[in-house]
Amino acid sequence: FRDYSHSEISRDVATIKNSVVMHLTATFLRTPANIDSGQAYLASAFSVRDRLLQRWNLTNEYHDKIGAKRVYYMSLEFLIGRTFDNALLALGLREEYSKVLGDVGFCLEDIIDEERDAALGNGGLGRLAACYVDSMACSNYPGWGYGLRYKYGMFQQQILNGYQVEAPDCWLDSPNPWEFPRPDVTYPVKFYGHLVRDPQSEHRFKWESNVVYDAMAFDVPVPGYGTTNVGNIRLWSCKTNTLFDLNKFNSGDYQGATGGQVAAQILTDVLYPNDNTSEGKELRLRQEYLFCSATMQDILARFRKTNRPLSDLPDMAAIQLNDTHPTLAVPELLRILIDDEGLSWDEAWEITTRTFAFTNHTILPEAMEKWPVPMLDKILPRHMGIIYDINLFFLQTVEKQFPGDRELLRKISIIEESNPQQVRMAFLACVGSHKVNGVAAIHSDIIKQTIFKDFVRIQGEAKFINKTNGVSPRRWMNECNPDMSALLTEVVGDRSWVNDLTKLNQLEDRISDAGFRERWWAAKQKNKERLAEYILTTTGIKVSAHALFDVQVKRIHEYKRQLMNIFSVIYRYYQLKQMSPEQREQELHRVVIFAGKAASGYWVAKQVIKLINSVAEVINADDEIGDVLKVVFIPDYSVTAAEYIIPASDISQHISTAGTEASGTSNMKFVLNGGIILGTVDGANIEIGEEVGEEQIFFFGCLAHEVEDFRHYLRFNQPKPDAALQTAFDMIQRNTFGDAQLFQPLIDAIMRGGDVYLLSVDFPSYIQAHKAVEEAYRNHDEWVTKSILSVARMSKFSSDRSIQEYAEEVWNIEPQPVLNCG
Ligand code: 26Y
Repeated sequence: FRDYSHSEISRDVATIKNSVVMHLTATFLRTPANIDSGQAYLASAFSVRDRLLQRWNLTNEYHDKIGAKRVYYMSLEFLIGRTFDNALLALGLREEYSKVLGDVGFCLEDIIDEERDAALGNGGLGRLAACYVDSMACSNYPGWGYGLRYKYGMFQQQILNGYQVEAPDCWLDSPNPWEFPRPDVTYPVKFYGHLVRDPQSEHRFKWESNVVYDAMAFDVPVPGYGTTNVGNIRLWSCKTNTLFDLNKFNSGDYQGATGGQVAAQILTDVLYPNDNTSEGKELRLRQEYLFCSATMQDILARFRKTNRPLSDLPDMAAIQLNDTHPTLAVPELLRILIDDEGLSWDEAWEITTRTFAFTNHTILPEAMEKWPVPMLDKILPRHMGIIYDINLFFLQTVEKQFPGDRELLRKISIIEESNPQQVRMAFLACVGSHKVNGVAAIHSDIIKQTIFKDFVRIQGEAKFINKTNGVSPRRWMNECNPDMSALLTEVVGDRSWVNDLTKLNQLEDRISDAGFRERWWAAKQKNKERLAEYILTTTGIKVSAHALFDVQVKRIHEYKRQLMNIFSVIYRYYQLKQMSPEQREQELHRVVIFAGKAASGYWVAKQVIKLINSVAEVINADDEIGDVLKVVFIPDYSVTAAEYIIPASDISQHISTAGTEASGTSNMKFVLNGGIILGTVDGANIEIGEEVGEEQIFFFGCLAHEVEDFRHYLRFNQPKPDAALQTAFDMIQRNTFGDAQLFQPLIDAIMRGGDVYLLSVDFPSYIQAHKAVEEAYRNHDEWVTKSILSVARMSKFSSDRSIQEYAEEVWNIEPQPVLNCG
């Protein structure tokens, strides 16, 4: 082994300064005398990156050398956000860079602000993947993320005349210090073509096609905090130069010569902006396959270097499927093992199912991926054949277990007998994996009772487990909330809490320390002022940081019920208007903050954004109301925006119809930052309540097991909105917020569309819960106690805990800190 003790990096300010200047002059051809903050950012970022490189290399070299089993987290989405500040904190170099930049007249915070988010994800699922690779790196687990390098990430949201307008996210227009192109790591990926049966074996085929794309790797570092380990996310990009048609070029057809390039580029050009809704587009299927094929080829190439027999693959690699999006990896591995490596079906199947595990993130029917058989058959004929075989063998074993149960076979078949037939990707992922998990206790129970009910009966209870989500304390406390972090460090005595959240229980000892409580609140207050500033610059709206900050930020979706929130705001406005000015001034001042993107094709969600903005415009301009009620829609929600918003909340809303939000993860971030939840008995809200205590959370609404009966009733009966909800409808219909016609479809979805998300059912208890929040907030001491106790009790929701559970119960891998092996 190499001597790893030299991996210490220099903290000397003069050395750091030299390296920044070196990049400024040599990488970017600038002189220190004449630079702007964008150039200062790039030079500093490249210098920080240099300091990561050695550790990054050593981590991989070390894991190779000791023959460590690795986990591969396959995800079509990684919502990384910014990396500069994260890397500075991980390396412990924040002060040093602040000094270096200060010497040349820059403020570190401004430089940090120059970085663009890597927004290669939609929402919760993508951010979870980013938190998980962060935890793997920090806990020294040998693991990589695999994903796609979209040229255009999550679209940028502008609000024009109250409507969402999408603009492309050209995040790669300026140099990206946080990726390493790996032109030598490139794999061919085939599409279309035809099959030739191997005369020697009934299961083997030769797949011939001349539509071949190249996938090239880009590596993104994941700096570990408090360890020298650096993790890796490998992102694939479609390479185009091999598709250049020299014949056409030579004959003068320059357009035609690059025609292939254009087609190839499209595969990794853009992230699909759907969250919890499947598009079913052919391009998306091709994206998924490019991803799966390149990843499996890469994992196998690494495995072959160990010279172990293929039957050992499950001892060297655990592959986690982040929802069904990467499920084609299952037939792809089978194809390689059978057609290329010559294994028998049984051998290949055993290896495959021991390698894969699958996480389900939703039960919404519209989010379930299904691909039409004719489409799959055309694009991936060999995979379609393999899927038929998987299904055949699976149904045969079920038929043996439950003879003659035709109905059961129909229900569990991977191929749905619709017209056209469809491949149910969740069933394929389930059958191809040795473990299936949900993302919060209630969700894991629900999937066992609904979509996987028959699979539990057939394959046994033990395969179906729960792994409650978590969030990274590095980003979601240490990085985004410096003042509260300083207090935590003071209480714990050092920064060890950043990698071990259980240490926060020591906060409970300080609960009656008046001085501490005051500083706790001062930290929250400062965060609120910072957000007020951010709101002013992004919306032009002035809000008072002394009001209660009531926040709902997440993707806009009917099941998340932003509509219920804005209806309650309208009702509140109505109540305030009924009061005398003296009465009104006595009321609790409140700022209601929304943010979130709607999928570009999701009309209802976009109308909800319009309604929120229309209501905001009227209320904010009403002089009688003033600071008693303000409504803000912050445009272009992102990881970076969340880092401003979350630390500043007093109350955050997580109000999905019970049983619809699998977990939620922002709920955890808000409470970790000393905010209180107003929420339904759904997802991880339930477990958060169990941990922090029922006093620290405001629950309302019907329970998951009651939903079906309510929905059934509302399919045949008119909803009965209570007086409050009716008042909100009336105000809209009286054109209080502009043309009522615009919003009538939103009301109709409730009054005529069966009120699928049960707004009319939950509204009365929602209004009650708001009253309870106000009362509690007025008792300042009680509120501060709630805030401190909540943070003290949040250790369960660290993604470090989630990752440790996966490592022990699903992946069977061990922490492998890079050691000095002398
Ligand atoms: C296009 C399509 C197939 C699709 C794309 C993205 C389907 C779903 C998604 C994203 C789903 C998602 O973000 N789900 C969320 O996962 C979080 C992490 O587990 C959960 O906390 C959250 O409740 C769930 O909605």
